[in-house]
Amino acid sequence: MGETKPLLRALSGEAVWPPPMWLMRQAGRYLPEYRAVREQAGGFIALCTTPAMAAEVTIQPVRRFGMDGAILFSDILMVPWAMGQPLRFAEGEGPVLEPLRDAAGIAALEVGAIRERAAPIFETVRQTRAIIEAQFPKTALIGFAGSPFTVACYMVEGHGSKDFHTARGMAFEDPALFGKLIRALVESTTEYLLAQAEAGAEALMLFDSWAGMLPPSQFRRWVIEPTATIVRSLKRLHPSIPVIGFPRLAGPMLGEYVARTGVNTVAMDTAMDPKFAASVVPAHVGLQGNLDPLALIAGGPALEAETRQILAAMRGRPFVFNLGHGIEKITPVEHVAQLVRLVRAGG
Ligand code: 1CP
Repeated sequence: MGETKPLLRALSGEAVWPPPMWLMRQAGRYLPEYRAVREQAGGFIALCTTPAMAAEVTIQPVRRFGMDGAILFSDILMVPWAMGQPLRFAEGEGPVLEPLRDAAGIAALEVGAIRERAAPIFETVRQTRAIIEAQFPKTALIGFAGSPFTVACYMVEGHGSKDFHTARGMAFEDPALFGKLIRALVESTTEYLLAQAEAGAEALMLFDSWAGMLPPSQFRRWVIEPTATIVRSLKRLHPSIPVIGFPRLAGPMLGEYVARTGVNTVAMDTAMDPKFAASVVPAHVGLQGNLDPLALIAGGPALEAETRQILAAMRGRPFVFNLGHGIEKITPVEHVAQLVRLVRAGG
């Protein structure tokens, strides 16, 4: 039987119209039902590691808006957490990790522990997939991880940053050491994604939020090469599982990223011109994106004009409608409903 889930058809290279859609960070604080579960869970890590609760918040945007994709509720920093790096999510200030700065710290990472330590996350995938098949059979479940470079940025820096000076500095000053960290991440991220596929994830996404900070030589070494290695390993065991890459702010490196990593679909960030992306990405590779989350906050005619422009540029291509970055917590829920109506009308 041919694939019937619209998202999986588009991710595998079919021009489905109107395009399937989901939104990055679609489960989150802008939804009152999310805030209720989040409060009940206590901490963010508790929410990510309590399968029934994590499955519930994964499903919430599907239940409310009928999204074509449900993205596993977790965080890219759960990989370092599962490798034994102390992590907490401080209220209002984001993730805080114990910074990793030397060979001893990197050697102490437990690369082989991921399947055991992240077991509750794989259980979330199993429970979510069961709910989807029973109640939302047209929706596909997306598993994800951060890409090694972006995750390494947080591991070295210890927190979010505008420029990740320490991490990028280490990559230049001690590439052998930074390379060790990247290799450890390639290995655990591969296992982490394979375990999600085995538990029922139907597509996999790699978030490389900070890829665009790198000059081309560094981009090839720390973004393209590790991503290509992960994609190759995933495809060896799961040849038909679609992989989405998100090299945020890659700009002119986008074509090379797609050609050399082997991703099936590439997610465009807010700054990417969809017409440029279409000109450098082969027609069988899907594009995803890229509405500015601020247009979604604005709603009304601004939202309508931006959405129509993206749809017009993407018509006739394998395409998945999405934002160009995560949804903001001040987004009015009604604007998301307006966006869904616009995209469902096909432009
Ligand atoms: O308590 C809360 O609600 C905290 C907010 C929050 C949420 C809802 C964080 C902390 N993470 C998440 C979930 C999350 N993170 C998902 C879930 C699925 C969905 O899309 O609905 C995903 C895919 C992520 C991915 C993620 N986490 C990225 C990559 C994408 C991006 O936005 O660029 C990054 C960089 C993170 C790190 C992170 N986790 C949380 C925050 C606030 C941050 C950013 C920290 C910073 O750089 O300042």
